[in-house]
Amino acid sequence: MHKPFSKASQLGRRGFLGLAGVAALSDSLLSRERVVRALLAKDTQAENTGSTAGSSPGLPPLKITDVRVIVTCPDRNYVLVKVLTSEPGLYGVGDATLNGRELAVAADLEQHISPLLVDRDPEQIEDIWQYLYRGPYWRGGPIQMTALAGIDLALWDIKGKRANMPLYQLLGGRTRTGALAYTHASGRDFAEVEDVARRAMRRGFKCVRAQVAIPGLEGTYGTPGNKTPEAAAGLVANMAELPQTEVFEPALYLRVVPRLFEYLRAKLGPEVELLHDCHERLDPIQAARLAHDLEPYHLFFLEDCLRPEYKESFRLIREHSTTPLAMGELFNSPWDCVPLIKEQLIDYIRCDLGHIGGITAARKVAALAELFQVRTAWHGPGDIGPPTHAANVHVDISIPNFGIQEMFFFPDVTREVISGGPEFKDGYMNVSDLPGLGCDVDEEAAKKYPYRRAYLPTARRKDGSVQDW
Ligand code: EZ4
Ligand code: CO
Repeated sequence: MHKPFSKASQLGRRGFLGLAGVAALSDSLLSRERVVRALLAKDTQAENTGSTAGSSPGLPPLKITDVRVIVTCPDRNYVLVKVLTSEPGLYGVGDATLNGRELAVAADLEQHISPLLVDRDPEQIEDIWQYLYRGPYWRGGPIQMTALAGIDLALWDIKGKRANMPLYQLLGGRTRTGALAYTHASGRDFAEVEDVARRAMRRGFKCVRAQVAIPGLEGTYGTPGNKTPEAAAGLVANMAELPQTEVFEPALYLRVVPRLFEYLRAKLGPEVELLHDCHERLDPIQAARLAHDLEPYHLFFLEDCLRPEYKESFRLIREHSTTPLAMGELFNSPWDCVPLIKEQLIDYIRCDLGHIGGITAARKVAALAELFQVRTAWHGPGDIGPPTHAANVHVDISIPNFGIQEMFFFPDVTREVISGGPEFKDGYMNVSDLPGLGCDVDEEAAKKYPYRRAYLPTARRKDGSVQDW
């Protein structure tokens, strides 16, 4: 299979003479890639003693044999990745779910990425990450980075299983006994938010994110609208043929939110940690005002004030307030995090492991953040799958600068298809000591819940103009 270098470079020269044409040129690139692959494999083999040794001493060489993509809707849509290997029974499970664009990621994985991975050594995670990120030339974007995250998680899962270690051990071992978790308390009015928060606190939560419906606006991000909180559980997944449209007006929102937190502090006392998500809806000066107005209520953090394009604008918020700031769930590249971290413009980086390129990307973001005294708060909603939640916690409990972890309780129907994932106890999340990520997917069960087209809601102002949801 491997063509010698001389032949590859000959083909490369001939390509310029126009004799070989596009087909031969791509053939030459492919054969060069095969040569590099062989060299990489040979180098790592040479470091080992036995002639049959692979990347891991004492273990035979390993190859990726197939990448299976499972699109399923057990309550809401998930895209799962199963990377199979040449070792019987050894495979890795990842999550590549991007709410509302599931099939685009699935097609990227099936049509473009899978052919690049077959025959590769799954233990060379960093090389595969670099190759899938820089290799296609068209780097980044949520679709490619979600696909890359799905592969990355599956490869780390394989590595953990091969090493017979839970992933957090491979990442450096435990730095804490568990990951401090927060859940959501949403309501149609202040009393209902209080009620839901109290229930969460009785369940063991020490940290609660509070969102309230804004009177006069139909639908407010993260609130049950006119439904009960129970009926609205999994609100973002409400299936509709086309997106639902919510209405947002910043003036109303900016008046209500500080009053909510004044109310909650008075009712719930000083100890419980309170958080709030702006969901990228504010302009810089509005965000500065809100952060300032919330100061007396000592939030744990104020989340995602601004659109992801406006990183420099965080300076304005910082100048006006000591409310801790968190940002990042719409980032889809580790480089998105750099300006906010290096200027200490935020206190918590909360990108989504599933959308910035997986564990390999998150480790680098976390390490950069550590050097600037920024803590992590990885995104943990219900519309990313249990393998990403597991990855969150494996990273959380093995880094020095973990801050807090958003958490979600998956319904039984989801757990029927995707088993494993973090557990919650007394305010903290943890992972089992199963090797790898600790999740599995039941492909037969997945078939019972076929994909259903669904969108996240959208939002408009009262005058009908487009507003960030
Ligand atoms: O709206 O994951 O903090 N959590 C959030 C989530 C996001 C959804 C979007 O897909 O903001 O609820
Ligand atoms: Co959010």
